[in-house]
Amino acid sequence: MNRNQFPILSREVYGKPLVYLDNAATTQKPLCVLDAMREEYLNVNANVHRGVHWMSQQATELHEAARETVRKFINARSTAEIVFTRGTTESLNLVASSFCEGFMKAGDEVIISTMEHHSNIVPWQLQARRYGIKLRVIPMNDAGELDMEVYQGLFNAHTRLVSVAHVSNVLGTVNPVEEMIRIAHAHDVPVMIDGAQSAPHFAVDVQQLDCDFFAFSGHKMYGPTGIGVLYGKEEWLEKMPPYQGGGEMIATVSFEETTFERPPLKFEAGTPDYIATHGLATAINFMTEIGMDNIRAHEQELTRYATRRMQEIDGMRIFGTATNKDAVISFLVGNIHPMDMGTLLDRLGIAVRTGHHCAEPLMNRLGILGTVRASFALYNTKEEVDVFVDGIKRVAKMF
Ligand code: 7TS
Repeated sequence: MNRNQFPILSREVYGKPLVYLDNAATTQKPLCVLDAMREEYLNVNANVHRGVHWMSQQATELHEAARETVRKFINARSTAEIVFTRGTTESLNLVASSFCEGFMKAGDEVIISTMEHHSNIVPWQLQARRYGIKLRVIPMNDAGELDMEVYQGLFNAHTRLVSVAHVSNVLGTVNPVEEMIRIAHAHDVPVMIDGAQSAPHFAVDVQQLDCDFFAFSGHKMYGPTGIGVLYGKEEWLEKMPPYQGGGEMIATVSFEETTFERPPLKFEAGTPDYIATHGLATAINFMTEIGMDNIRAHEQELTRYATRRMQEIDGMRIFGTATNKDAVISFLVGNIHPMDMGTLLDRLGIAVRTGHHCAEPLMNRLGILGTVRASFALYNTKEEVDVFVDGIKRVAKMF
């Protein structure tokens, strides 16, 4: 991997070389992504899907080519199944809003898990208030693995949807979603997968998973902010009511009656961020050129190496020790407050995340207020892990 693609990684903070380990929050962007977006603004900027003029057609072609790139990336059957959104959060809100409106009534239930990000909890709670639906929560063991027996027992005649994270942003647990989907489908219940922390790290095949919905964010996979994806099986997207109204999503409009476009446009009201979709496609091409399996292997090695080295430290507690774990390590050392650890590491040039990581119910389950979290990307190195581990040791000595 050529780190020169990421000039920001060569900068210093507080006179120290930056060690960026907050990739689960957002990743840095390679030059090819920035160049592609600048190039489009400079040469082919025009609104998409509407113009007869040359530039609008060029911009539309780039935008729709990006949809095809995304389709291929997750192996969806058709580009009709690829809805562009602002990110995972909007994708989840879209499904919560449209699915509940279309298919749920008071007393119906949605199954989520203990380790969900707030964006896979709160949208359901908002709909719960509106429609009187209930949330059922899959518990986990101390290693941070979901209890599959309890999960199977949560299904009943009122279960309408399962919505779970593919990978936990705190514990790094890779949930057995393929099996979970199989179980849900045996009960005729569709499944939504929050792929915010999986799509950046390993190959995802939505047809193989057989998930009904899958969400991810561009900015966590070397793409721009403000763009994300909702994959939905065509049969669901056809049946679901629209999320927002406006231009692009309609077929005909009169004051008496409006008819809607077919998916995906039905769910894309207003001018899409067509510059960002091109940026996202460029990021996907950047990743697939390196190879998702190579990215996975590199990040797995870093995670294993970091875990081993961190265990040298007295009082080290790592949260999330699942057998199948991805590139995230949450930890605490002795009684050191995570904010203190994060702030002092920052002074050494090391960027980590601290706090509840938008997963307060998970913190409650763990009986803690927060953790320090290091998360890896394809550009991180073993040398950076060494700096990080030495940094923790230095901070620990100060207490
Ligand atoms: N789901 C998971 C599992 C996430 O990790 C995140 C963001 C989201 C959903 C929301 O994604 P967004 O792009 O719509 O904001 N997670 C984090 C994080 O761990 N630190 O900052 C953001």
